Amino acid sequence: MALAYLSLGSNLGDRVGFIQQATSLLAGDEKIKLVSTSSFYETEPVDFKTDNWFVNAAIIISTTYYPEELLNVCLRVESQLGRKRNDESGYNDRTIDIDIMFYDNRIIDEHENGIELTIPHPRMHERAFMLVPMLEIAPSYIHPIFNKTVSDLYDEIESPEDVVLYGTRFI
Ligand code: PH2
Ligand code: MG
Ligand code: MG
Repeated sequence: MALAYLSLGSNLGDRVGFIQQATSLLAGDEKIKLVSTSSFYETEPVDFKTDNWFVNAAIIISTTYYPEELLNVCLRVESQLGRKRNDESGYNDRTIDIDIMFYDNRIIDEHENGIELTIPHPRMHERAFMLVPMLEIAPSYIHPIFNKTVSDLYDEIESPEDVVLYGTRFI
């Protein structure tokens, strides 16, 4: 049984609803148990231009899936919730994005069949929209590459984007 720390984000439609549905679909899987959920945060879009602000949250699950399998489950839930991916480079608006930030304290970098799996998430340490929800549910988790806690990483961000509490914990 492993612990996985997931970041959920939506900037289209019923943003909170999509995050709740994604969480229920994951929790309904026989190999996944929900351990903890953060509050919802409304967040300024980072690294791409859009008028649509995000809602972000983080959850902790325990799972018997291997990391590669868990990634596939996340991608399947994204498609079930209407996520459309296109071939353009860069980011797009989306109903739901589910990213694996951490999987136990494993360090993984795999590129196979066009699918990339990099854990820890390669940009999470510089993104307030990922760190702030984690501060609530796992502030003492130690990033296995930087050997720093989530809380230390958050303190080190130079100019954090806007992240505003949007609604309290949902499950
Ligand atoms: N996800 C991205 C890029 N930028 N910005 C915010 N605020 N929230 C996100 O979830 C997000 C983003 C890539 O997945
Ligand atoms: Mg993402
Ligand atoms: Mg993603």
